[in-house]
Amino acid sequence: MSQQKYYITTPIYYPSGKWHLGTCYTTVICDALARFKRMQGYDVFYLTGTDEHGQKIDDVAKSVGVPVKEYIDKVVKELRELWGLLDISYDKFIRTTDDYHEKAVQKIFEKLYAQGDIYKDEYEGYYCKPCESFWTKSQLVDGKCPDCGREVSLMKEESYFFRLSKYQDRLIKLIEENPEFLQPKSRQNEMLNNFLRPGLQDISVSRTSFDWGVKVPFDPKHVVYVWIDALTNYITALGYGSDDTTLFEKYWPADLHMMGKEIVRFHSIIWPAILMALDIPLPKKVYGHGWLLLSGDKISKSKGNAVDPVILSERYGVDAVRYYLLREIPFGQDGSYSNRAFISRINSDLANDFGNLVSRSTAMCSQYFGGIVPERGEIEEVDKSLIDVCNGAYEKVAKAMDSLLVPEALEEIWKIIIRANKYIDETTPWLLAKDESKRARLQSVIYNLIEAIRMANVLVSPFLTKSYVEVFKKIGVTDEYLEGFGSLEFGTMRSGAKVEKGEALFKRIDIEKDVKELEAIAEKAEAEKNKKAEKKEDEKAENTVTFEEITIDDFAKINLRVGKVASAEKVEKADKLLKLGVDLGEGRIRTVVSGIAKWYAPDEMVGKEIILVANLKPCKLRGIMSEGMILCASDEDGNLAIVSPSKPMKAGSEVR
Ligand code: ME8
Repeated sequence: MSQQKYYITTPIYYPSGKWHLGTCYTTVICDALARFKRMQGYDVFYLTGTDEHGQKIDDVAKSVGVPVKEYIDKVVKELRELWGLLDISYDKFIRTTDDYHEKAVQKIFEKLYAQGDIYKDEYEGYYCKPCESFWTKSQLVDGKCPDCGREVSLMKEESYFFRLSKYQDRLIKLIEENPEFLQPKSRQNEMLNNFLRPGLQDISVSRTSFDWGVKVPFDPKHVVYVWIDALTNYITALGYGSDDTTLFEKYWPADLHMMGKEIVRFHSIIWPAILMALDIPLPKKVYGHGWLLLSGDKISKSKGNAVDPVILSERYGVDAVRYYLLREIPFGQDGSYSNRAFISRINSDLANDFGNLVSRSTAMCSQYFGGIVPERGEIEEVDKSLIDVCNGAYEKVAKAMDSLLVPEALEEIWKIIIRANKYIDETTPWLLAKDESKRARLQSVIYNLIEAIRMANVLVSPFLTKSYVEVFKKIGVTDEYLEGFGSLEFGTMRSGAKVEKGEALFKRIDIEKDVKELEAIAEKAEAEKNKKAEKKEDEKAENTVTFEEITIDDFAKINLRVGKVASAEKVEKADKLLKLGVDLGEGRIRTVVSGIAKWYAPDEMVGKEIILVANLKPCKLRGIMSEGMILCASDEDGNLAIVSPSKPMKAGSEVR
């Protein structure tokens, strides 16, 4: 029988900023699924990549003042490094700026135009730049983008349109009659009720207001709408539209398109419609998972509340990050990230359950049998339930993985680990060791423990890609067969393997201490980010210094006077402010609050002559009514100097 294929894809990522833990979610899930399928004997093709065109990316690159491709290359490199760090076993990484992809997109566009599925018209509607989505007025929520809640802009331009409306009935039928096509089920109702049943409109599929995209070949002032460009990656990556379509013939249709819920609309409506128009079979499944939230919000590049997967991996190991993502978030639903929950998971499941089982068992094997896995003896009643859990696990794990219930699959594996830990307490090997007549029983118990670890570890290997290698080393498994699913029959491991004690697999973490440290790291990163943003703003302001002209009459409105500082003191709880008493020769002392405390001590100020904007409308600063403003000079190096007359002048002298 020929090997069954399995084609799995993540969305292609926008290289528009810093990568965060939410970014890793789709990719880590798909990686575990891909690895699991490979171990089941499937010929897997796992695709990921980057979505590099569109106005959003163009704008981001412009905002940092770097040519767009140069900017993208850097961010894409960082993404690939992140995938390397997280052990993502993709088979292909597609970039939509790859030449073969661009050519194939043009071919697809031309074909759809030639057959009448794309036509030219004028577009008027609302555009959300962050989502690269078009909306009609009635679709907006409070005048904002219904997906992300941000501002939209009204656009009117000549555009090509895709006849999406033509496919409405077929799409409704597709979702209604093939419940497996779109999962989880809640997304089916969402698509049917919110988009399909109310009626589909044709969509604009080209833009003329910017040029960072694939050019429409027969009308190059248009670039192809980024979502059309992006969605087709799933087939162009396999060679569709090129001279070599071997991979396309082998792997298409996709077995699973995995993505976050916010982009299900594109994958379950627009994408199948394009495929229908191209007369290509549809993907078997589209799955929209939930979001990783931080303080109730989706972790995102733009919200600036990113959790850094690199820092977490460096501190706690890649497997801790993978395990957390795979285990903690109920699949299909949203899940909240917190440093505390993250560390608790590592401590309970990895350090206590798995790590302890391995270290206790290998330590006992070393102590009682010189590190050589002993013979398996008679099976006693207490062994049976451990053996049953081990033997029954694969089927349950595989079923959960087939249903994309990844946390449940891990839960099933942990049943072996938890059962084996309990088995140690039940069999009390340390007591058996004291009694020479129980030597054979002790051998059995230790064998059973090592074998249970091996079986759990085989199942764990698609999920914890670093630790499983360590565990096999520790329990002396060197035979590849014993590492595969084919060996999941209790008792397959032979005696005689050499066990290594070594270091703990996962260190227990002091939650309070580490939560504080992680918070400090996040605060520092946020402060640095703000500082950078401020600097950028300052630079922008400097570069765009334009002197708006005023008339002499405008200037005459400003009443500048020489003042003498009569008193000065710091303003409580305001590091920057001094409260000054200023004599303008008016027969009273004015109170002036000034932000000069960083440069002048109160004592220094007393007796100084200053220039005051005397007719500035009084305003309250830190609860103190300030009656005027002192003139100062400042430069970009952060220096500040008070402006004074070059020789002593009477208080109240006019400055002109
Ligand atoms: O949408 N929790 O790219 P993208 C869970 N280029 N998943 C998250 C997440 C979070 N906090 N933040 C992001 C795009 N993701 C398009 C796709 S495909 C033809 C084009 C997930 O970089 C998100 O849901 O915004 C999506 O699955 C993936 O990261 C890429 O998002």
